Amino acid sequence: MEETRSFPREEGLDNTLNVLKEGYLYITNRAIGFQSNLFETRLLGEKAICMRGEEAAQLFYDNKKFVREGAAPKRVLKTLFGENGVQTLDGEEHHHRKAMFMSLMSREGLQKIREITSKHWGLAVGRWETKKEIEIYEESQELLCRIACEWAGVPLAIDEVKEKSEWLGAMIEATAAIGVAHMKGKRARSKAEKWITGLVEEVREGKIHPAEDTALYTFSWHRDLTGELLDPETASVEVLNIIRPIVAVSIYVTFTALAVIQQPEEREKLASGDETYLQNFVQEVRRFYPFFPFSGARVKEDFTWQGYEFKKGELTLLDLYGTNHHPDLWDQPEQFRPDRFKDWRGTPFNFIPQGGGDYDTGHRCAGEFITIEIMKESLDYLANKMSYEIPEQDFSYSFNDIPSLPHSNIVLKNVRSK
Ligand code: HEM
Ligand code: MYR
Repeated sequence: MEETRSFPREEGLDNTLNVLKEGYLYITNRAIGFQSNLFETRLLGEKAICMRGEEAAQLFYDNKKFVREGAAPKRVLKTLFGENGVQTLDGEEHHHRKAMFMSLMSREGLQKIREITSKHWGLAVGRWETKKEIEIYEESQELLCRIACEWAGVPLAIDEVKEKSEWLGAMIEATAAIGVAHMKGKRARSKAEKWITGLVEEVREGKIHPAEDTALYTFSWHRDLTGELLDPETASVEVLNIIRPIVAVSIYVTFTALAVIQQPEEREKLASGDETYLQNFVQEVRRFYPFFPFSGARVKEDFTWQGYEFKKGELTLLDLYGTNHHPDLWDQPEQFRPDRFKDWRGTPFNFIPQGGGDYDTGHRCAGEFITIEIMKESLDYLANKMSYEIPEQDFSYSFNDIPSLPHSNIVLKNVRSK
């Protein structure tokens, strides 16, 4: 029999406050101190195993060992994810629901979102020419809300853009927030769910006709494993699982703007407009900056791995940020170097900003490819297709804000199209 060993353990009755204090670095800091990629702690009133690195990711995405049922805390379901969505499903039910999402991520679907993104950036730059200065975070949320709704087949009048992008933004910002900001996100989710539920009903009643290749059409007519349509509330949660994360790409767009400003030598390479440079730069933005801190699952059945005993039901967190900065996987991980992706040997488990493993059978982000398309087009605008001045501002960002953002939200002055 394999010899068992115990997890290094963080002392304390509950260490949730340390997660709030240290944010993205919570798991990394302890992994360094314990000199171990796995350790045990207590979070939100229960034992939790934390892990980072490629081998840990491979374990975490083994469907025989981990499930998602009961893994996401209530506060995450009430703001970011929604209830009964794909993130909470397991087994056949998950596979079938995930296929509904993946059916949208075809070559045509990706090409279409790239074109829509380019069109809306062009229009936005035109609007910004009439303003003295703009904030990239706020503006890109609105821009991405327009892109998201157009791609998803969700009707959006011009006078709705601000309200809807604020709802979707609040849902993202509320997840790890406390007090007023958290409540705002919960209220935003209720309003957003009602809005989309109404649209699903209108599709089914034949009152509106989104194109067949859109999320609103596909999800309104999707049938579950028993042959039933999704209830309108669940269909709404899933349409929001498309448009909310597209708006969340605004966080990456804001970090992309920061990287463009702070890496003038990279800007020269980007000027060629070569797709490979755009791709490598975007990959490095997704690796380097903090965004989705960790993913969570529960142990399906007791098992022993490398001598560590995992017990059924235990909460397990995989450190996404820490894996993307793991010194065993990345040369000088704290340097921003797009060229590292030139001859990079990727596996499904060593570069995991949007989760790891398999798209169809696992929980890896359904929107990873469209995120990359949106980011490449946004980068081309920020680096090549517009000119601007950069006023004095606070470019710093904090590792204990989840999600993190440059504190100034990136202010640009005298924007002009090129
Ligand atoms: C799942 C990150 C954009 C749709 C996930 C997961 C992460 C993630 C970490 C969970 C992986 C896991 O638990 O194993 C991000 C980040 C994004 C982003 C950082 C950048 C903004 C998108 C976009 C879409 C999308 C643009 C869709 C248009 C989804 C869906 C899931 C998911 C549907 C659930 C997959 C499942 O449970 O099987 N994302 N995502 N995401 N993402 Fe994204
Ligand atoms: C999305 O909208 O699904 C994509 C990006 C949102 C990022 C929000 C960051 C907070 C995540 C806390 C996650 C805890 C998961 C157990």
